[in-house]
Amino acid sequence: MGILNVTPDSFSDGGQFSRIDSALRQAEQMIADGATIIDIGGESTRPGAKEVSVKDELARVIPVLKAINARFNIIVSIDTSKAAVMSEGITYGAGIINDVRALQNEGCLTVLAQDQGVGICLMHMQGLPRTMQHNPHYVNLIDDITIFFQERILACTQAGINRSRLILDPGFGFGKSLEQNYSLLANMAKFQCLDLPILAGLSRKSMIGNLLNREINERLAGSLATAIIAAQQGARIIRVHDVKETVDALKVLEATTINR
Ligand code: 7PJ
Repeated sequence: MGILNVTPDSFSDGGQFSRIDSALRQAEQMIADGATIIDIGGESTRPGAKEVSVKDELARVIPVLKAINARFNIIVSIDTSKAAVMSEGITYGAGIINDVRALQNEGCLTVLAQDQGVGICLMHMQGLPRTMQHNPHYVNLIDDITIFFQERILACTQAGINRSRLILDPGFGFGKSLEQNYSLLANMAKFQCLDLPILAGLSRKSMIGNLLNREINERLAGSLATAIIAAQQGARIIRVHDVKETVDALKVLEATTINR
């Protein structure tokens, strides 16, 4: 899964055309590099990030979704927690709704129950982006996240969403200390007991930067290491910025696994 950010801070402000044009070029490159899913995000969920209005998020995401679907044959995922963005996204051909709040916001379960085709990624987060890194606490990290997944899976099926549409993501960096993030990476295989595909997003995150003391643009090697470990732990989808390098690394792992 290649990450396509359409938040304003990721663009020099050249207006709507330049935004779409730049997004299309990025998407084209990621597809050429081997991405099978493009994840479009219009809300920054970085620790401390500000909230975005429905209107602004729709204006950022929907034109890019339409443009990618008109041009490429690829699964587009929409990284959003807003029911209105999910609904419009489905209307314009999103293949996956990727929600860091696991459909806990008002109206999301209803929107997703109305459509029976689109995939859904349920991510675990403790707290909210503004404060989630202030002293995260777990009784037992893996058990607590497993219970959260079970509760959200139940909420989905009770709302009329087929279980087979669900993808689970433990949410690296979302309300987890450095040690908790690495413990999660080491134990991710345990979520396989829930019998749903696992997605892992680790690319360039603080857990890499803080461990290695590297700035955001110096985290490629660390990111590749986490991608390999996540795949070995059974992750089926790896969400990354550096598609080409990650695909190469995963091909090496795959060849090794096949010829074991
Ligand atoms: C994730 C995400 C993640 C899923 C972001 C960043 C922060 N969606 N959206 N999993 N992270 N499913 O990329 O650093 O880990 S935004």
